[in-house]
Amino acid sequence: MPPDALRRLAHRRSFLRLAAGAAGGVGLAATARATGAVGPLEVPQWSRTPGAPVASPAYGQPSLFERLGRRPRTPPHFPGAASTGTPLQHLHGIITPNGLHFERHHAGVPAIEPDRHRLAIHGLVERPLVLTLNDLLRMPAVSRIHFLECSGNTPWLGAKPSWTLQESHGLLSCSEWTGVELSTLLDEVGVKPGAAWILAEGADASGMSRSLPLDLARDGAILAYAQNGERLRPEQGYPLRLFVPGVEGNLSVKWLRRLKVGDQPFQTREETAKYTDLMPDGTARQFTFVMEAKSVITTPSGGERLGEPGFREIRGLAWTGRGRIARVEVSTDGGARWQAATLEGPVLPRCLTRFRLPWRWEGGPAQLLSRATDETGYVQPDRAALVAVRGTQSFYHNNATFGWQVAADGGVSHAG
Ligand SMILES: Nc1nc2c(c(=O)[nH]1)N[C@H]1C(S)=C(S)[C@@H](COP(=O)(O)O)O[C@H]1N2
Ligand SMILES: [Mo]
Repeated sequence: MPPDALRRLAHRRSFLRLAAGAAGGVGLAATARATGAVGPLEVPQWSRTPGAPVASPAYGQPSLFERLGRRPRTPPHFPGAASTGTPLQHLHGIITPNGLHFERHHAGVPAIEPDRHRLAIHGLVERPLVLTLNDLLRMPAVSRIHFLECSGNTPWLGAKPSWTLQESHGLLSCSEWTGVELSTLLDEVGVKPGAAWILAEGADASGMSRSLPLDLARDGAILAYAQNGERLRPEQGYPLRLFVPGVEGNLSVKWLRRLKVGDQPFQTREETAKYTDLMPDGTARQFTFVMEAKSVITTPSGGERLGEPGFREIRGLAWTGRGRIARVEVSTDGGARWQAATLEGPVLPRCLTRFRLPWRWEGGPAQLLSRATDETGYVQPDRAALVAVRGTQSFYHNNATFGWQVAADGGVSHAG
């Protein structure tokens, strides 16, 4: 067939498919027509000559065309105390690649020699122990996929309109964590009567420490030495961290060196001066551990510019520290109407869950919102509902719904 006739046929087919789009198809053929994907494919240089040899480099790197990076989230007051955000808007699925896991360090990343590292467990226990990493590696291991979110993620007073998702929600990542369940170790040392709290202390220069209640310690907490199949990255606590699923990231003490069992909380700096929630009546809530249901749309999101009107899939992430996500609803009109999004399985407890909803952007303004419900029936609040209870003096645990405004020119910014 002559090229002109081919092009006309392709045009007609894509028109038909686009028309069918309303009944279920997505009208992508129209996009193919727009990019001129008709006729024989190019045979570029990379199809004509053999590619690079194996093991170059020995530890594989992303494509040169896909170089994502973490970004400092806040201007650091001093360089060691800083955080970087995960570029959630550019990721797929639920697992965060190790090189893109968010970071929050109170005194930089220590360079710990694994053979010299020790974990001590003492206090109200029958048999205090000092363990090497090899001791832990021999013990029964578990691997579980969980999110980790800093409770300071998403500032209480709201994100700036110009912020990307990395800036508004980037202190959130999700990995498969492998290690020894803390309850296994507690059984090994024998907890004495009256024991109720455990102090966990890091080996970094901040000596960061937190108290966790014994029941939380026995609810799936892991002494983790591996993340997504390989040993922990230095930034994530190499060679050993505590990982406490479903609760604020601060409890997952990195570079873990000591556990002390006691009968009451230890009242460390991180649970007195920090990580408390100032309420409207001037009192402060302490030990507000759990990360309640939250969701955010990742595509489209802040800083993006939508090109042509037409089909695009709205995608996002939902998570809850209280088990599994049960439902996510999406609105494209600022909350007037809500539609149920599809949850991408497996839906795991205390884990990121991806959701998606087909959408046609008609070219006008739209306001995108998502709202998660978890298996306890708890519904993610909007900002007004959250402020009605917690006031404006809080800092941590902002799980409010989060809007993206699509302007008529396709520009996406945060609003609502
Ligand atoms: N020893 C130690 N543990 C720590 C921290 C730290 O600075 N030192 N930061 C905490 C905070 S506030 C968070 S949110 C998480 C961040 O873990 P990540 O850097 O692996 O993302 O680690 C926690 N554990
Ligand atoms: Mo944090």
